[in-house]
Amino acid sequence: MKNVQQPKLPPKSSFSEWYHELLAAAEIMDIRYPVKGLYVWPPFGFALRKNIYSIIRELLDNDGHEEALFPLLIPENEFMKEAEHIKGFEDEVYWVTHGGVTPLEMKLALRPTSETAIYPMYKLWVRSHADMPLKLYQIVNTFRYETKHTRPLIRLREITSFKEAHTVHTDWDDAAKQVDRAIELYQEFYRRIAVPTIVSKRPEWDKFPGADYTLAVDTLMPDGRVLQIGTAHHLADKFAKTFEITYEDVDGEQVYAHQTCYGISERSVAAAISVHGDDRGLVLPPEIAPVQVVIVPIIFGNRDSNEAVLSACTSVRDVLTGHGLRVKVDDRDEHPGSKYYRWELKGVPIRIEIGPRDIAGNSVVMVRRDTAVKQSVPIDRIAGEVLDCMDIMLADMYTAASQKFDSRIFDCETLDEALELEVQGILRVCWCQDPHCGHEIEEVTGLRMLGIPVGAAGSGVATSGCCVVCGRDGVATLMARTY
Ligand code: 5CA
Ligand code: ZN
Repeated sequence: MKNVQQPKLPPKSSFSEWYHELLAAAEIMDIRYPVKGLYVWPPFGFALRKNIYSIIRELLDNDGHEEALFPLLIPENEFMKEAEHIKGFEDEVYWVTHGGVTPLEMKLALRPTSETAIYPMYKLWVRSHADMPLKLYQIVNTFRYETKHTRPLIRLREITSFKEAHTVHTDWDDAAKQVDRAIELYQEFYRRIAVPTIVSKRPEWDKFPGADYTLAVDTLMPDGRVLQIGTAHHLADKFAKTFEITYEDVDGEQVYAHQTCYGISERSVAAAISVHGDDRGLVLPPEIAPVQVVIVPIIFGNRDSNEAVLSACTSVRDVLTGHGLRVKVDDRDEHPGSKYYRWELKGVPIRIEIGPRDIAGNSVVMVRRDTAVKQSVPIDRIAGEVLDCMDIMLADMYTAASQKFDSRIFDCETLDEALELEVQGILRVCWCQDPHCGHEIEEVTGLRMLGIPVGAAGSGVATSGCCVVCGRDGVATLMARTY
């Protein structure tokens, strides 16, 4: 039996090293592709991505969205129509200028996001109030020439898994409701992968280029920095005016539509990995784990008992597969210990060990990845026990992550207090909403303003008080180091 040497991960307390080593060791991302900011999904990572994105698809489809697909290339004249939008993206756009050796008559942008690809079509599709709300989404790659430090799954130049939804409404209020709904869907999505979130309204100076306002969903990474993992933007009638998206209202008048857009990327995968992982590797919520159960035969007896063990493993596998679970029997010629190590690294939620003694007792050993708790389970009840255990794991993982998250939100009444704290998380201070004071808070603390919390994030504390800069009346706002 082979005792395979296993690479050792850096401890999770060295988060950046841990993250990069884990992506390679668990085969989530291969970062050796020879273009900066572009990475490769190997099969295991791709399976994880597929499982996570099927939750998003399910949530959007069940909420009346339809999936569509628009081109990657955007002609320069369309891209250049909306002034603020251009300004926000001009430094980040990749341009296609040639077809072979022939210069193109009009340059083509690789979409950094798809407003300017989709809205010329919406101009043709939207006719009357009866067409609305129109709620489409696509999951595509987008390209941004990011100049900040690129990082796999977190800051990419090719965002491979950009889920963008674009909706059209009759009026401002209906669009505002859709922005709220989008945020609810994102929070629901993140609950399904046990990632705690906080929602805030981004300050004016950090909203999406061309938007009326932006709501953002953030989570906290283990190093105390905040990662923006989703945004929803109210576009009002700004793009509608630029792209002439009008409709006939109930009185037969042609009026401008109101729009929203909202997106998430593979940062959702980064969040799931980073929030739950531990020193031994990935810890995956059962619903998204590429392998949900691994069965390890414990073989050390004579040939007859070995055969009995292997056949018990196969029959347990068949029972679990019959319940729709993704199961693997690891019967390779290797020590059980090195098999445990490998599958822990890959975050398999449940391990089942079956040896001669278990068979004699008509039971198996079941081990949870998140708590390492072992329990003996009667073999004829295995499916029910595994399914129950998976539900409990998801709930426990969410509770544990939420407690950690909540313990890292700090309230401060003065800027001095904030400075002393050396925040490893999110700081809540009062702000008068004057941009001057906002910039001052950012400058003095060295933190970025996330914005005024929306929903539960604002409860449980003093949500009003005196601005920490000028002393005028203010409301709570969130500050953090960000990715
Ligand atoms: N058109 C809108 C809504 S789809 C839009 O582009 N919004 S965005 O710019 O805020 O991007 C949506 C989400 O994509 C962000 O909240 C962030 O989570 C993610 N994202 C943005 N840039 C990158 C990047 N370079 N790498 C990975 N994810 C990114
Ligand atoms: Zn102030």
